[in-house]
Amino acid sequence: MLNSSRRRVGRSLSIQRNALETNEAIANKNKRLFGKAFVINFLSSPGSGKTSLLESIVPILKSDGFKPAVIEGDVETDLDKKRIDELDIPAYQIVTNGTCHLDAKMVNGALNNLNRKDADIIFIENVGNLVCPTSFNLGEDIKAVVLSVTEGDDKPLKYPAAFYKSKVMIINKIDLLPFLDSSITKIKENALSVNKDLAIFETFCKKNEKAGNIENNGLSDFISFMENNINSKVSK
Ligand SMILES: Nc1nc2c(ncn2[C@@H]2O[C@H](COP(=O)(O)OP(=O)(O)OP(=O)(O)O)[C@@H](O)[C@H]2O)c(=O)[nH]1
Ligand SMILES: [Mg+2]
Repeated sequence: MLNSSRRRVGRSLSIQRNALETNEAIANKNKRLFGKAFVINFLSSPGSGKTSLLESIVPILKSDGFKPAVIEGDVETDLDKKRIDELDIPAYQIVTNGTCHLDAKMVNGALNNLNRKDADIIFIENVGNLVCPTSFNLGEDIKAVVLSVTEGDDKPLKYPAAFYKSKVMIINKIDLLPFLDSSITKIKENALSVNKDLAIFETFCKKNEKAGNIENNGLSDFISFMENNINSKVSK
């Protein structure tokens, strides 16, 4: 009995290993296809503000002369892609039909459909989930984890992979801090205990329905970070 259950576990581990090896091979192909474009894979819980950040960041990058494109990942619907379409840049929606993460094959399919010829920065908005997306390399240059202050300051400790695999952490919704017992100091302390090299940015990007615009703050340092990375990848 014990032997057969060990065999089953062994078989399942070997299937997982094969799946990850296949993913890695396709991720390497994606990396080549991305070419000179700097690619950021956004990870976060649902609703932390990934699409809102893109709605704020993309117009600034465009006005600075850069050419962004976006690959959206969602379990259902193309609602986020419709928001990105308003920004008048190339965008492609992957619908995973229930799968809790993007994998390299899905992104490879998106690359065949996304008009990315001129893009110098490509954002991949992963499915909202702090666990599964961390296991799948998509061929990106960096992962950036977005954590909203409403999620609590213990999240870097409870979901460490998203934080130790990311180069950047964006702490979003800081406008809500006065209403919460979350502490920015504690979030940073916890995140840095998991990954001491994280570059950290504090932002908010709040929709003002009345004025019909998005109020944002704290984005300029992150924009500079991205623009430096785009330029250094182009010049390599
Ligand atoms: N107050 C405040 N609200 C925000 C901020 N950023 C986003 N929101 C709101 O949070 C909600 C979710 O934002 P989205 O941008 O859709 O979040 P998301 O991470 O893309 O969500 P999923 O794609 O579903 O995982 C929306 O109602 C936004 O208007 C912020 O900085 N401050
Ligand atoms: Mg979104």
